[in-house]
Amino acid sequence: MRPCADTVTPRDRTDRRRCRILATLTWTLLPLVLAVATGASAQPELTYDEYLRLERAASGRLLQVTKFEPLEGETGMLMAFGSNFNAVHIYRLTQGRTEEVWKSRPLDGFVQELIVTDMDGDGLNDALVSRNSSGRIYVWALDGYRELYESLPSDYINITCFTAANMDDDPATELVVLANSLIHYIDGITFNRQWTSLNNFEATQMRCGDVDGDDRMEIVLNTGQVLDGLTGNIEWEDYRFGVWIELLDMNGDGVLDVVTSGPGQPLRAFAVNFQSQIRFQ
Ligand SMILES: [Ca+2]
Ligand SMILES: [Ca+2]
Ligand SMILES: [Ca+2]
Ligand SMILES: [Ca+2]
Repeated sequence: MRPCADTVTPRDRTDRRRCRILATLTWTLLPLVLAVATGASAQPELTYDEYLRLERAASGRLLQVTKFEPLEGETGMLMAFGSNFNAVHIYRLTQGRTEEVWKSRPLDGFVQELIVTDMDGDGLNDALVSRNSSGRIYVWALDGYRELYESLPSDYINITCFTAANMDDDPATELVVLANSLIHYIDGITFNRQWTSLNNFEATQMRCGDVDGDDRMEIVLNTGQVLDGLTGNIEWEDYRFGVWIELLDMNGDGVLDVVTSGPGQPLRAFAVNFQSQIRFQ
C-alpha cells in the first residue's frame, strides 16, 4: 500500500478519511482486511461511526488522550491530552513531526478523561470535552478552541465517568455524566441539564446505544445495569460487566452488543436483545 500522503489531496477530507480507515484496518486488523478482500468485497465500507466504534474498542486505555482530524483538511492528525499541570494541550502530528498548536488556561483539577464529539448532531465532530478531578466539565470548540462551556464548581463534586450520545428527541448530542452517583444529561448546544436519574449508580465506565433494537437509546453501565435512556428504568442486570465496555454488534444481527473485559479477564460479549451471553464457538 502506498502511504496516505501520496494519494490524498489536501482538501479532500473524504478521501483522507477513507485512507486513514484503510491504513488502520490494514495494519491493526489485517485478518479483517483479508476477509473483506477475499470474500466480502461487495459489502459497503464501514461508516465513520462504525469505524470510530471499532477504533475505540481497539484503542489503548489512556483516557486523558484523544485525537481528531484537522477541520480544514490539513495533513496529519490532532492529538489532545491533559497534562499533569492541569491543562489541555493540542498537538498536531505529521510525519516525523509534533508541534503544539494550542494550550488551555489552567483548569480546576487534573484531566481525568478527554473525548471528542459531535455536539450539534450534524455528523461532524465539533467539540473537545474534559472531565476533571475537581468534578468540573469543560467544553471547547474544535474550530479555534474557544471555550463553549464549563460547569460550575457547585454542580458536581465527583464525576466517575461520562460519554456523549443523542439521548432524546432534539438533534443535539447530550453529555451523559455520572456525577454524584446520579446520571445527568447535559444538552450539547444549550448546556442546560435536561434530565437527572432518580436512582444512584456507581459505574466507572458507560456507553450509550440502542442495545435491544427497539429504536430507543439505552445507557449501559460497566456495573452491569442496562437502563432505558428516556426513563432511567433498569431493563436488564443479570451480569456484572468488566472494567471496560464498548458497544459493537458481535453476533451480526444488526443490534449493538455489550463487549467487555478487564485486567486479566477474557473478552465477553452480551446480547442485551436476547438477555444472554454470546458464546463464540
Ligand atoms: Ca457537529
Ligand atoms: Ca438530543
Ligand atoms: Ca433500545
Ligand atoms: Ca448483536
